[in-house]
Amino acid sequence: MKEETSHYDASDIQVLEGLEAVRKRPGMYIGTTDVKGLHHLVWEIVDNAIDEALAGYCNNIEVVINKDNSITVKDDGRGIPTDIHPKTKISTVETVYTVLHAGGKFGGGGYKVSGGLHGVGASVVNALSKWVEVRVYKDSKVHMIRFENGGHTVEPLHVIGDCEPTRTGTVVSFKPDPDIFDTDIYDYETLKVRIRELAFLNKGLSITLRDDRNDEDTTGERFIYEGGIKEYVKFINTGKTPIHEDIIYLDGEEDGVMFEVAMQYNTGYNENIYSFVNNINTHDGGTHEEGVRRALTRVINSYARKTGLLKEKDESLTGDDTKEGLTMIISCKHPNPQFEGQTKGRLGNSEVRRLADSVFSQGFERFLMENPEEAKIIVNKSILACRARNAAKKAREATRKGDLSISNFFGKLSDCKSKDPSVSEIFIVEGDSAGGSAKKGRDSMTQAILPLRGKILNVEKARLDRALGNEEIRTIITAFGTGVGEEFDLSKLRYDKIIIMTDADVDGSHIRVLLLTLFYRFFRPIVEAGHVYAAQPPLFRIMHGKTRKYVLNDMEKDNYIASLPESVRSKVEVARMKGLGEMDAEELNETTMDIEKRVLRKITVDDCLAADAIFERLMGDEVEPRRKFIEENAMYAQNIDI
Ligand code: TSJ
Repeated sequence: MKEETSHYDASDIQVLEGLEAVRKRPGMYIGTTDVKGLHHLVWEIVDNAIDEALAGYCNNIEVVINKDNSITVKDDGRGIPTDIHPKTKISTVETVYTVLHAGGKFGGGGYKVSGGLHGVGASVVNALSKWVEVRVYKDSKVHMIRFENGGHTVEPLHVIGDCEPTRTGTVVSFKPDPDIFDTDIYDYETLKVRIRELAFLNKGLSITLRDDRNDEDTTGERFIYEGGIKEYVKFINTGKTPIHEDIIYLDGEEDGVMFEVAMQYNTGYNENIYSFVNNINTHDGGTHEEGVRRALTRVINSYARKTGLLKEKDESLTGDDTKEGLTMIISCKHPNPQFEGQTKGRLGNSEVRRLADSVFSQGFERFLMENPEEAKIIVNKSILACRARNAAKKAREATRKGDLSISNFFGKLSDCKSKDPSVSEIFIVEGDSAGGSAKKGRDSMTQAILPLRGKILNVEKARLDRALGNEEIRTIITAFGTGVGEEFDLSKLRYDKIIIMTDADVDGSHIRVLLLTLFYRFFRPIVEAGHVYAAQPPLFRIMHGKTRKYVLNDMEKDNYIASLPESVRSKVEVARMKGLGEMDAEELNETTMDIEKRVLRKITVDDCLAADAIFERLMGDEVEPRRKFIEENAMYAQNIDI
């Protein structure tokens, strides 16, 4: 560490020059001056209290958003030292707050969040604040110091009263300078999410968040997790279905480096691995994560072979196979972390790879040995993932070779004549009879029709290999032309618009949910690029004389009828459209397919996500939510609205 303070002569001028530099280029110190930078100030202060907790002297931290959007952070640690600092000849508190990068210098040793990755220190918060007030409870006295307008000391440290001899701690309040920040309004949710995370990452530490901006005197929310990252895994797996009951937890320490990991598999297929170093999210991983990932695959393979779950002839499981449906938190506390990479989001310390590997492999192997039933479930999940991967590969090869087009593919897809994707559309239609009308009613130059028989396979619960083995789904994949998985290529999409055309009833919405889930899982980029639409078939036909009018819903129907002359109004015939299958080709064209007259609704990733959530309830293993779904069908059909 550089000795920035060694030349410091305690002159006000130098101090203020330092803080002035922060005010001139705030971005250099806190990244941005938008809402993110505003919240960064809170973390700079909270990190100091967390450090005190990591040092073992603090059990409670409180964060309050005050009425004026100032922030108060309070801890029950030892209190920042109040003595005169030998180098600066001013109090340590004042030094911490006025000398750039001074924060990390005091205390010595231990794990530090502050002075770490973001750790620019309390002085930066001071420089960017309208005012800062620090109270230190120590030695039965309350000490106070106040700064204003970017770090000018207006009240040097002095005693303002007495306190109980047992009471110790630090209370810091600050108000971000509105001249510096684009916004001065704190977001409760943003603070809550990170505070909850900090509580998960530091087991037993209580952190309270309170919002005093509304008059009601609220008690706030208290976050304390005796189980630490084990509870974090449980939290992340809420709403998912674990495949083994106990969350696996392993920890170890070497040369002052602490390492812990918690994990649990669920029935899903996504990997949720999050890693941290000194409470900072290492989003690009690093040595701690690498150690665990390597050990995980190695241990599962060796256990699977030893127990015969994997036969000699079987190929070894890959890292991807062993991480399907895995939720994992890796946390490392390091006295001297080296952060690497463009965004400093990767741990570089090479000795941590060995520590992580050895703690994880020994502990995990032991878990598998001691829990053979869970072990079998976990290994089998990886084996299934491996099979699915191979099946997907075969399916992709088959698609590429055009196998499907020879078999029964052309029997189903009525493709459009145009080969220009920018003008081509594909209608995915429910049922053969609707498919028939759609085929007759289309513009065969630009509109392709793909009728689906029955309900396509449940993609969530079905294994990927079964999904890809499903005829309907393979047809969709072939028609789209993009391929799936690693070979997915958006530029090969054969249609500009993919239009889901289903009835406006419960079955129709069911199929839409299935299709959207399929798209979300296999073709997300197509959705993101805005190529997916829902057709909106009309619900009513209103006839009077020779005029026919189609409307989408009750409100449109009432409005239309109300708009007619009195004399006509009594003569209108209103028919409820029964379904796509009962419209003739002309009607279907006019109401739902004609580029000029139809109404399409663009499907977003959010729609798919909502569908995905509904899906879990619809299709999940649990019987109760499913039964409930069937009971509430009518309500869902309205709410889904996709
Ligand atoms: F830095 C700060 F002002 F931002 C800040 C520091 C803000 C908050 C909310 C808390 C703290 C803080 C600092 N809490 N606890 C401490 N502890 C010390 O600074 C401290 C106390 C005693 C000793 C010692 O060696 O006796 C060492 C240290 C680092």
